[in-house]
Amino acid sequence: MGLTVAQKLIKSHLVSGEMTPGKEVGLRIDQTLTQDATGTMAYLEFEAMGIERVKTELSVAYIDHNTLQTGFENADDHRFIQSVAKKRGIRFSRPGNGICHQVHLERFGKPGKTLIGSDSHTPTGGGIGMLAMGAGGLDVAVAMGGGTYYITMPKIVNVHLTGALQPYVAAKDVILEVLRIMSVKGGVGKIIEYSGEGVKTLSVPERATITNMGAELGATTSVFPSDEVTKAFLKAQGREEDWSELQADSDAVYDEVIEIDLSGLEPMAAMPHMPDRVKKVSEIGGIKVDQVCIGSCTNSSLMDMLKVAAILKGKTVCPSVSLSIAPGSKQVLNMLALNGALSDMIDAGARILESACGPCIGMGQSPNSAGVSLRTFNRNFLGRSGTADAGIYLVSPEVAAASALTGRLTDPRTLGEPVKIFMPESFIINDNMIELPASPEEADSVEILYGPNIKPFPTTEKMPESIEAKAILKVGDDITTDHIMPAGAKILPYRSNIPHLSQYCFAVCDETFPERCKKEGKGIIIGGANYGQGSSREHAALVPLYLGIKAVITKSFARIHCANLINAGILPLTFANPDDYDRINQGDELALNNIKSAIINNETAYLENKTKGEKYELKYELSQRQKDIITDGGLLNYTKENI
Ligand code: MIC
Ligand code: SF4
Repeated sequence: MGLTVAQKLIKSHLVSGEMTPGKEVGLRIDQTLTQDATGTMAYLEFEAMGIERVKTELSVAYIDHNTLQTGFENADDHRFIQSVAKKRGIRFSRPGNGICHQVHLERFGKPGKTLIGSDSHTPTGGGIGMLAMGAGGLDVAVAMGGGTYYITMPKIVNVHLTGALQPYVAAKDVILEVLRIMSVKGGVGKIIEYSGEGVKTLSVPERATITNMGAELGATTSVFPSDEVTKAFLKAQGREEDWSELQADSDAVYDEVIEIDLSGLEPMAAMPHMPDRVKKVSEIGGIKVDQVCIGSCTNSSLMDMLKVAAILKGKTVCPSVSLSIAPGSKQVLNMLALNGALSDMIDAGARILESACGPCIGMGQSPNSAGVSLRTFNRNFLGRSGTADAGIYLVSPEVAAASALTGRLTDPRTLGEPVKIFMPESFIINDNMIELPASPEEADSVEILYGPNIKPFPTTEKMPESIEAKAILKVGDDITTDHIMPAGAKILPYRSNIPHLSQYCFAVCDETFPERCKKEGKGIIIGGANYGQGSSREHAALVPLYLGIKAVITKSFARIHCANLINAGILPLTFANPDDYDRINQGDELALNNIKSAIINNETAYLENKTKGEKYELKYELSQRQKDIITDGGLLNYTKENI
């Protein structure tokens, strides 16, 4: 039986396990990336492991999230990351060089390689034929040290593309359509693999938009084949030698097939507050718009920016709209500047931001009260923009630019003559903002610079035989890591200070949560389906750990967050009968009697509800390795004990 692209990538990197869906497989990791909001913690963890130099083919540390420097904290963390990178053999992408995923695609991504990154949008690399996955910082630290990365062998979903996109319909509309079909839970335990005649009509940046936002499906990753289009992109980046072909076998078998005719798609938008609340722009109608933000790792390529500039050229942004534009990388910004497109944007009244995540993670540009903000980003979770009552709509750059001019949600097809943009034959290449590490000989004299904002991370204990605690919090379905550990300009500078961060844990759902945890000293969280979707931030596990959370019991978990809980030594359990979720009230006294022995001996686990006098059967899906990690009190303890 032939193999799919994803299966070929897994097979060529398989270290342990068998490639049967649902079974754990260990993978060799060729490349890693970190960004600064998760990187400080990842490098603290790497340092705690005591490894002299990274063992990967390539590791890059990017600075792109915490670029608003309203105090010493972010600058100190950047200096820390820069010093670790220099000493430990990691390339350092300086602030201003761009968003990690955009820069990695341009300068480092290679078909056929594996990449893990401490950021959930690492699957952007799937656009160039990589097996690229988001992971917690600790998993990335282990991979940098040469350790294996473990995933549950996913099912492979084939999205079969036919036709070609019509003018003013974009790659964003393709992934919005997939989200509409599959939902934010639909990709859990799956890799989304694109194939069909339609593939060759899409450029690498367009493919990358689609694989990037596959993260919102909950998928392990998404991947495109590597073909002549990939080769042309790498050639234009001066890296033709990095190209290799990667195609699915003609007799490859997929677990599921979704057909999409690109010619039939229309401009779409994801409505507040979930990326799968997708409707056609024409269906939503011309709602009034207060803000438009263009950029983020999903839609900040040169092609996206050129389209926007062409739409804005010679016009003026509607007086009631604030338009901000953040080109994705220094390469993109520089090329816009040289060909005059930047001038078209400025002239129309756009507010140009630095090449960084910016508003996407609430680093400035929060909308007005109850404002409507159209964004070319990938997430519109409640409160993420920094304005609790704002409504965020996720749209393509074309819809964003057209709406910025009219002040209303606008179908760009009403603009008339389509803009024609082509990929350049060569990009401007200047890697002067990527600092190379010191040689092994020089590395000894490099000092690691710790700022005062860096506090030790929470200590973990070996798992006790039984756990007794209150249901300290009960939440519903689709809880995101933005609910658990919010980000934004005020909080992000404290990503290396867990005690400080803990004040904001679950603030979106229940402001009293941290205080109640401190009073009780321990607790169990009860959650619905798809608990922990979204970001890879391990802080959404480390902060609850600091607050005394011993177990999280849900209807189901999102992949990266579940791994982060295990890595932190917090027990992730699910209800055998999902209706039992309804039987528990916040505040109920709960007990997991002899849970440790049950897990070690593969016995059925039960949750006793002492308040109600009831008992519920629980499930756990833990490999032997994960059981050892949990019982050792987390991956750091486990790694130290096993080195
Ligand atoms: C995000 O888009 O939510 C982030 C910010 O990039 C996160 C990482 C983080 O929280 O630092 C992600 O996607 O993993
Ligand atoms: Fe940055 Fe937003 Fe992309 Fe996350 S989703 S990496 S915050 S641009």
